[in-house]
Amino acid sequence: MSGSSPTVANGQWRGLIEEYRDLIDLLPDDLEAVTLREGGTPLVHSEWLSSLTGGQVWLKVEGNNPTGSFKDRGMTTAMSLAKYEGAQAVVCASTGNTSASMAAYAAKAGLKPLVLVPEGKIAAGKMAQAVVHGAQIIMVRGNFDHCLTMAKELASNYPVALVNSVNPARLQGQKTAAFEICDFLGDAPDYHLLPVGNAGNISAYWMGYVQYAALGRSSRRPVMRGFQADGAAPLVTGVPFPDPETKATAIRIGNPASWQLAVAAASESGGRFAALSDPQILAAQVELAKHDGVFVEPASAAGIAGLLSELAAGESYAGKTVAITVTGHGLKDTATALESFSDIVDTVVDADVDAAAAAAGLI
Ligand code: AN7
Repeated sequence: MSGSSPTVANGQWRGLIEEYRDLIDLLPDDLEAVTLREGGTPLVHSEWLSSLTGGQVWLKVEGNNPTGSFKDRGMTTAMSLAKYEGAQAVVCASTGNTSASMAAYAAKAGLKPLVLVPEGKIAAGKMAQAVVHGAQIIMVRGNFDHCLTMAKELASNYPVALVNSVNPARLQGQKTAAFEICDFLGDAPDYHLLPVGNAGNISAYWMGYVQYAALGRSSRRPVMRGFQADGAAPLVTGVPFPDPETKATAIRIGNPASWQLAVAAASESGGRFAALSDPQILAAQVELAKHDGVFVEPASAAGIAGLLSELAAGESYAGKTVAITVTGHGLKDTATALESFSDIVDTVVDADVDAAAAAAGLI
C-alpha cells in the first residue's frame, strides 16, 4: 500500500492505537493510525514525594510524548478518525498544548490545521510548535471558553472537523494512560492526582481505570483527585468562572467542556477537586525539578502542589500507591519557569579556570 508505514516488529513501542487497539472504542477495523508513536511514557518513581508521604509516589511523565504533552494521546485517535472520514481540515480551540499537538498530527495526516487561541495567553513554546507545524492561527480577544464556542460553531457550519475533547475519540485515546499505569504497576494505584482544566483528562483516566477493572486487568479503581488554579476553579466552586486567570495558562479555563464527566469521576471514585494558588503551583514546579529531575510546565505541577498542600493540611497517603500525572514539558514555557529565579544573576568570568573555581566557591 503506497503512503502507509511499513510494518516493523522490533519490540519498540508502536504508538497507543497499535498497542491498545482492542480496548479503544470508535476505531473502525480498517482504520490506519496517524501516529507519532505517542504514549508509552515513563512512570517515574519519586523518592522525594514517597519519603514525604510514607507511600509510593509515581509520576506519569506525559511531557515525554512527541509534542511534549498528554494531548498526543487523544490526537492520534481523533486525527486518525478525521482522516479516515475524509476530513480536509481540522479545528481546535486551545490554551496551547492541544493546538501544538493538533498541528503536528495534522501535518502527519496531510490535513489543514486551524487553531483558535486566546490572544496573548499562550506560552511561547506552544505557539512556536503550532506555527512551525504549519497551522493557521487565529488569535481571539477572549479566553479559551470563547475559543471553544467558536471552534464548535465553525465545525458545525463549515467543512472542518473538531478535535477538541468534546470529540469522543479524544478521550478514547487519552484513557490509555490509565492502562499503561496499571500495566506498569501490576494494578491500579490507590490514588490518582492530576491537573484539571477542560476536564477531559480526568474523565478519560477514570474511563480507562473503570474499563481495566471491569476486564479484571486490575483489582481496584483509584480515588481521583483533580487540582485547579484558584483563579480558574469552577469544579471546586461549582460555578463557571467568566474571567479565569492563572499563570498556569494551560488550565486557564472557566467552563470545562467535560464538567459532568469529571464530577462523575470524582464522585464515583470517592475523590474530589481542590484549588491551589499560583505561588503554590510555581513552587511545586521548581521543587519537582530540583528533587526528581523532572521539568514540567506550570499547569502540570498542579497535582504535585495538590499533594503537598494536602499533606500540609494533615491528609495521609502513608502506605498508599499514588500516581500523579505531570501533563506537559517544562520547555514549553521557560519564561514563566524563570520568573521564580528573578533574583539570581548569572556569574560571568573571563575564560580562566581559576576565576571559574573562585566564582564557584571551590577555592
Ligand atoms: C499541560 O491545550 O485545554 O483537564 O487547549 O495543557 O484535560 O483540559 C490544555 C489542558 C493540564 C488540563 N495540563 O487538562 C488545551 C488544554 C496541561 C494542559 C491540562 C491541559 P484537561
